[in-house]
Amino acid sequence: MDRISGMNETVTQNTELLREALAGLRATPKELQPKWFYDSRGSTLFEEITALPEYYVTRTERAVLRDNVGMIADYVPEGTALVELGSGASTKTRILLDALDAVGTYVPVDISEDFLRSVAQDIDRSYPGLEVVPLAGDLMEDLTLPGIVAGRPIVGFFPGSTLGNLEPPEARALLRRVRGWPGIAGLILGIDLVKDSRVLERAYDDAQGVTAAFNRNILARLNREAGGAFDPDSFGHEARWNAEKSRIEMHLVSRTDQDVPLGPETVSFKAGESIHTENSHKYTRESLTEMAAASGWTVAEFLTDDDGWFAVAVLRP
Ligand code: AVJ
Repeated sequence: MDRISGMNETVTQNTELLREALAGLRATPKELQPKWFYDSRGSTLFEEITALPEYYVTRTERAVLRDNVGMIADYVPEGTALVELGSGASTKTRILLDALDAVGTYVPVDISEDFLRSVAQDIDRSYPGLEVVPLAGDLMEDLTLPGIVAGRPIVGFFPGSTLGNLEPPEARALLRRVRGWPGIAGLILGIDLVKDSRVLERAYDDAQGVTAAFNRNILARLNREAGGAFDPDSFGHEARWNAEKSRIEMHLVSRTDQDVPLGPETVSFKAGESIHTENSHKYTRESLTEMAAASGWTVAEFLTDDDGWFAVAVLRP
């Protein structure tokens, strides 16, 4: 981030956002990486999504965790440092922390730095005796664990089906990287499962339009932080099930031919042209087991709700 002083206000220029956005919008088809959804407005909108009637993901995962936390405890050794990837509001973590006395250190990792600090502070207050060491960062960059966890058993916690945002080869690379952490004892992985495509499409295109607002926020963010001049309402929100790739895709589709200034360039859109903003891959027990094996893990437990909509897999090295 560079701070640039204008005539009467200071605007924050996010040079990395600008660079990546220009690269993605120069490409065909156009794309933006979903990690850029999560500024503090986007993180707040995502929290609203998790409470929507159509978005079964969060409440189902919570129920699976709550119903099985006793069994999950068997995989968490005494003195464990719990490292959560993409910690967000850390609400699911509380289910684990309430039941797992073996956890001595909690390391939440998230890309939304402001959100991360305030959430880490809340956890710190709620759990006296727990050491909380927040780590701001991009899960896809090389994750270096804080020195404080050296010599302790590490259990990864990667809930929310966030792994599903990654293309399968990237997902495998991340799982392999976590597998290589010194002291790694296990990984508790939340992953969304293949189901009726109507249920999936509704979950990503809710009646209240919160997901649409979340999707458009990426354009508003480009305006705020990267010198963009998008009219977010001139793009329609779309959620499409891609059966071949087993994923829900989110798109922002330009309603008109338009030229949009972004930093030093102008991005041109044809009417109907889309910006692909997110993939949310859905797995099966088989495809997850295969991916785990390909990255050095064994599936010790595959816990689901009664409908088989969402899985919490406990992986062992
Ligand atoms: C946070 C990546 C798991 O893919 O379900 C929710 C993000 N996007 N609605 C998901 C999201 C649209 C979410 N993850």
